[in-house]
Amino acid sequence: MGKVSIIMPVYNTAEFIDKSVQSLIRQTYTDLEIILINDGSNESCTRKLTEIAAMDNRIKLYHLQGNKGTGAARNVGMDRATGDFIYFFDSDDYLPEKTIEILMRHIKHHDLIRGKMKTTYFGSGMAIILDGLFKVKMHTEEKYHLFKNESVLNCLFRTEFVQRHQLRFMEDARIYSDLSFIVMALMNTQQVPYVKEAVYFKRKRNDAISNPSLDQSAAAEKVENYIHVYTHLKKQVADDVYATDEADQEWVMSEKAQANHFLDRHFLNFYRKTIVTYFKDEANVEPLFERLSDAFQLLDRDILQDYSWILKNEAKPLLMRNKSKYVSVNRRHKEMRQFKQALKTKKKFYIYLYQRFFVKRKTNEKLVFFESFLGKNYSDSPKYIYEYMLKKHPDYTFVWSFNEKKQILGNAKQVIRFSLRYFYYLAKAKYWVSNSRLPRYLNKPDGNIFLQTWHGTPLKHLVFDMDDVHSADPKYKAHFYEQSRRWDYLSSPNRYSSDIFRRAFKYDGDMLEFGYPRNDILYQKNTTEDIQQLKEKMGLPHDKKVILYAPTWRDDEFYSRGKYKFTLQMDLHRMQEELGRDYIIVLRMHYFIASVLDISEFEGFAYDFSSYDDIAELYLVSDMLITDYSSVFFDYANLKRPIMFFMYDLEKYRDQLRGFYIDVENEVPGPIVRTTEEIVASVKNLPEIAQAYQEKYDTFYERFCKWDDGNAAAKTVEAVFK
Ligand code: C2G
Repeated sequence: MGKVSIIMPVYNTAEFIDKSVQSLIRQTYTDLEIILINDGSNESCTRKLTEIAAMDNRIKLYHLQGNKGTGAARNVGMDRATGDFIYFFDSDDYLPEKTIEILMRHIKHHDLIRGKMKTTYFGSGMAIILDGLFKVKMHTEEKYHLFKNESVLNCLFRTEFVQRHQLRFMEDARIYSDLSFIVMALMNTQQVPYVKEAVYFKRKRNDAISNPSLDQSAAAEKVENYIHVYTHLKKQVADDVYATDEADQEWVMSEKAQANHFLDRHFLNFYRKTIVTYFKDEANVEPLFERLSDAFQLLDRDILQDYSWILKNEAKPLLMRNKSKYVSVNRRHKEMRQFKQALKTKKKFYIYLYQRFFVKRKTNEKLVFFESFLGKNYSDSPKYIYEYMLKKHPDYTFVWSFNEKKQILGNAKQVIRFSLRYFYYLAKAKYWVSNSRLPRYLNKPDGNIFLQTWHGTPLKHLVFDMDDVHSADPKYKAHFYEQSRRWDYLSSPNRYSSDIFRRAFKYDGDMLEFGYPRNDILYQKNTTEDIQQLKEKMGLPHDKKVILYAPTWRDDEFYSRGKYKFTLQMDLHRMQEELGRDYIIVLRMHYFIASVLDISEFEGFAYDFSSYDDIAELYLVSDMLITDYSSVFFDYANLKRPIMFFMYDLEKYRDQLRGFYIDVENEVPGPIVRTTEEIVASVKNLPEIAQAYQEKYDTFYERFCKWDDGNAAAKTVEAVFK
């Protein structure tokens, strides 16, 4: 049937490339050559490529001098190709094993054939083997429809066809060079068959910040690139004269008309989707206006009839080259679009008011806005900062955001999260104090100071240290980056955390290295009297010892976005039987957990404190802690009381879900247990265990708890509220 040359430009995709190349090697169609073009990748990726090239003798590796761009790399690949067919592949994608076979089987006499593209965030266990029904749908009139995504991927080209028409990629357009190849190919062929069973998986990257894909390039670059490609291609299509006799002339005209139509529609769609969004910031119009009007001059004016009056209105000043008119039309339309959005829900309307009006007013220099765990609790460092300010800085006014009204100390105003007052006070407050991110749409008021206290010493990899995100929101990294740019101060509990925060959050602002305000209480109220009082408030018996069980959440167990499941793996019957005489157990689920515990049959032994505000008070009343991968143990260690690690899923959690910063098996200050039996045995052996772990505990305390001394809130407040 013939050899297929797979051409694959590579630029810094070391983390994905193994899987990609493996998927090519495993193709059931074996007459292949795999041409890797190293487009100026970094050292680690280049090393990886050399290793990969040795894996299979069908792989050929070429290096370019510096980064020349996908178009140039593919052109070099074509120059080196010796196959009868050409197939482009990207170095972070994945091909099911039959794809090439299916395409080869159906290309028959055609110049090219197209398969199906699927774009996904690759999950952990992706293995797709499609047998294929081998049904072919022929496209004639609508060949351009197959290329609405302007991509050459998953398309098999006959080499002879490519050479006869000298098909090349534009080299001076980093992002949209595919369009140049596609349009010229389509103009020169009549029918393009499409096989939907030949699937290609395109990876949607989740780290648009450190390692963006081409598609995630900066908007400015995308827009400039696109205009350049469109302008170039319109001219190329017009100039391409290659027919002589009259019948041919007619055919050429019709091909040209189709190509023009495709380009114009593509251009207007790009204008609507990308350029309009980019022009939301008016400052972006000026540097591009001239080039954009040049491009509009090339449009077939009739096509505008198919578009809305909004687009027609914007096209007019562009065609007339009237910049000031364009800016004002654009502004009016933007306002209209925003208003239309705002009318969709109550919350959207409030956000509109926030962005449009509230945030533009002067802030109140003496107003502080607090939130902890997304409004769920009155707790954590924001609580202790607030309580310190109540005492020492009564000249400030305070606002707390909660999901529901609460009994709290002092005279703070309370606002319900996402209510109109919430938005109003956020915009009015000069200071924001929160232990997690605030929503992305809350742009900072002028002069606003955001004190991010964060919520724990990290054990599990954070944001940019995470390889892949398996949780419910795949845009997590990009969003996190945007939100954390708004922080002015970040609290750090220990040196270890400072180092991680700088790297994993890409944070280079002020770091407050005073320990955690939330742990002050562990030094100030660790007395028998205070503990008795707390137990009374909580309704806990005084004659029993207290085990606190506070596990974290699992990235892969959720009902929906942000609503996580938790299944208790501890046998409470057995625990009660063995330990019930001397102990009670306080269960405390993570604030992401939406499952409700049913522990009614364990009355008098098990207590659910999942919705209790402040976990620090639970630390104080407990005699020992059982946890897993939660940061709670870093704080609890301040009390120097026994800790046990119920890590029944250690391997999965560490190796598949997150990855850890410390060597858990060797460094945690207590035993790792995996069954209820082991928990019971350890609780019964506490003195021996304490002795066995004394040294580790001391080292651990030295490393993670040394900064905490009961004065973190005071130091934090004095540093921020100067
Ligand atoms: N927490 C709690 N109850 C639990 C677990 C956690 O009240 N059962 C609180 C603790 O204050 C803890 C904080 O939530 O320190 C963070 O919880 P983690 O389990 O560590 O998980 P996560 O929210 O993913 O934060 O740098 C820290 C990491 O970001 C972890």
